[in-house]
Amino acid sequence: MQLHVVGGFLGSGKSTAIATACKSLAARKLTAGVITNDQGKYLVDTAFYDMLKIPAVQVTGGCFCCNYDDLNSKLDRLVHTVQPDVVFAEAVGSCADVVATVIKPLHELEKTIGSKATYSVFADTRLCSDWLDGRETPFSEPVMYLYSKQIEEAGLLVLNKRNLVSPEKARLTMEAARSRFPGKSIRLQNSLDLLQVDAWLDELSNQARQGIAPASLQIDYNRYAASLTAIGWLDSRLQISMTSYTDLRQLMVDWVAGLNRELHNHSIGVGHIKIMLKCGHTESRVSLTAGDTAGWRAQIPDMHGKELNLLLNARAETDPALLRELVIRSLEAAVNGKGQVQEKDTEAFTLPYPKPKRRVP
Ligand SMILES: Nc1nc2c(ncn2[C@@H]2O[C@H](COP(=O)(O)OP(=O)(O)OP(=O)(O)O)[C@@H](O)[C@H]2O)c(=O)[nH]1
Ligand SMILES: [Mg+2]
Repeated sequence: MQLHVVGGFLGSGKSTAIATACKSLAARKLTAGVITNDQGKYLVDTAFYDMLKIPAVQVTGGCFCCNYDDLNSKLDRLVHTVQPDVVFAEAVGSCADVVATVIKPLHELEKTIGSKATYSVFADTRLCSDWLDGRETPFSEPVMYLYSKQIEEAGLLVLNKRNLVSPEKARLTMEAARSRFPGKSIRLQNSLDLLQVDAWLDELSNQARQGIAPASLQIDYNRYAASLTAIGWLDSRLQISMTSYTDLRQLMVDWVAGLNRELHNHSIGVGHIKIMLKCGHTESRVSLTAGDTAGWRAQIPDMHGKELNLLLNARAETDPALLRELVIRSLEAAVNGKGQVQEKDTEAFTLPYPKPKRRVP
């Protein structure tokens, strides 16, 4: 079995790449499973893999580092229930110091697993290019500290969403990354493209065979903790009940566009706002990330009806109470008095000081 840990900043494309990889492995009659991870309890990522019929188990209520024992037991469960050839463990996008606290402890399981865990770190090429070139980003300096540490510890750095920049910009970003991190394995990727994801899988297989272990980070935990507290987390299960038959696609478009405007007007850096929507038998995931102005529209399917159920995970650099206020205000504006918005379950929070179970320097 191979175990690939996939990390990187919020919204960088981890789940997309894993989903494409699972599709490719299934075509080769190989079984894959996923361990999802988040700070909250209600995970859009788990619902996303469920929708795609990819076996998934989850580690909730904190990152892999702080829940290492749970990661181990979920890995065990996955191995016993689906006997996978490949397991992807998707670390929550706020996690750093993964090599010392997760990868190296996992390497001790090499005999049981059959190979050494790899560690890919994903980065949106657009954000990474701004960071490498010293341009302004949507995030504050404390948050960019976390970002820089994630990239620094990558065993394999994936400059993702290459298809959202020009080939010239992709080439320059690659050059800048190579000169900043000499010796690091770096690849440019469009994770929606099966062939490019196949090439990533080949590289991961090579790394697993060679048993390459990235070096543990030098990281200042006080600065790391400060970056975590700067990000607001909002998880919400929402039900929208309209008084009459409604074009629910248009309602979603109005909501996400309105929310995006509100976030922009408040100069809030968006990590990832992801929504799993269900209307009758229609199910889809809608995703808004930093710099995304229109991509989310195509993810909203045609839906008509009276009831819409939503699972929302929002992560943005702001106070979680304000994030909640903006989400609900923009949703109520989209409903426009023609129905009711019910918050079934809501958790709005910031992250505590990270306390890894183990750390191998
Ligand atoms: N065009 C393009 N879009 C991508 C690519 N990879 C991911 N996306 C889009 O980026 C958004 C976020 O992707 P996810 O795969 O959910 O990102 P993630 O890193 O798993 O996000 P979190 O788990 O919330 O940290 C979605 O809208 C994806 O469709 C890519 O290579 N190209
Ligand atoms: Mg994800």
